[in-house]
Amino acid sequence: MPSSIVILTGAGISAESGISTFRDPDGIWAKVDYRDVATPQGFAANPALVHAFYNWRRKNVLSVEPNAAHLALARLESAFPGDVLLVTQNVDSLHERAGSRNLIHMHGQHDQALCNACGKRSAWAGEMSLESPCPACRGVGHMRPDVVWFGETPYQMERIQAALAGCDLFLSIGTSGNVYPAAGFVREARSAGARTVELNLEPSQGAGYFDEAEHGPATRVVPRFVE
Ligand code: BV8
Repeated sequence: MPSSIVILTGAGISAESGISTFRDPDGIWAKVDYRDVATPQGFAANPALVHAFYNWRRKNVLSVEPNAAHLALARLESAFPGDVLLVTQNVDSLHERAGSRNLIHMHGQHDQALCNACGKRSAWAGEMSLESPCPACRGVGHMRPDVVWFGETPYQMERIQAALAGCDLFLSIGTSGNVYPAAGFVREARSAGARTVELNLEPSQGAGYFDEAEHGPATRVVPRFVE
């Protein structure tokens, strides 16, 4: 196995656990307009709708389990300690629950809250609303899900780009390659000389940039690639 591996995951890795993807025909964006629930403007216009959207997703994750693909990535990390960085676009906690540790949630986590008044983050398991008091400043009317909406800056971009610049293998799993900057990571890895592999149900928007691809359900193609 190469000495430095960067893995990017998207909603497709959690699909077989029962979590909806975004852009599949029956996906989330077929049911709700992303501008209403995944933009700062949407939150300002109707915070109750946005809180209801994330409360529904947060509750749904409690009833599902990590699948064989999440578990295979956790095994890969423990087989190569310190050499695997997992960057996920997903806001669910399935990678942690599968055992992955060296993990970046570049689009945040819906089981965390961010206080718009004091800027503090807090773990958040249950329902959240504008009436929820911030555990840090006790302020009311400022809590939002700690997720990155369209137009907001993804988390830990410098750390991600440094890892891409030095990786030997870039693995992209379960993402349609629609959303930037994540969709551009394959090009950054290629220009660093990495071997680039896409494991996805079907060719993504960025399929042409990958050296290799395995198409099929993540619970089949990911364990096979990792073993
Ligand atoms: C940024 C919130 C600057 C969290 C999400 C014009 C105006 C404003 C912005 C832009 C613009 N043009 C471009 C942009 C940038 C914009 C963008 O990319 N827009 C796109 C739509 C054109 N991006 C941003 O605004 C980002 N911020 O650019 O800031 C910046 C940049 C660099 C450095 C500093 C600053 C912020 C983007 C984050 C938006 N937040 N959601 C949440 O609620 O979850 S986006 C949403 O899409 C989710 O986060 C999701 O993770 C993400 C990506 O989707 P995927 O994970 O790929 O899911 P999808 O359904 O699309 O695909 C699933 C795939 O799995 C499919 O290919 C399917 O075939 C496959 N699959 C299905 N089942 C399986 C499977 N594979 C294997 N096995 C299976 N069983």
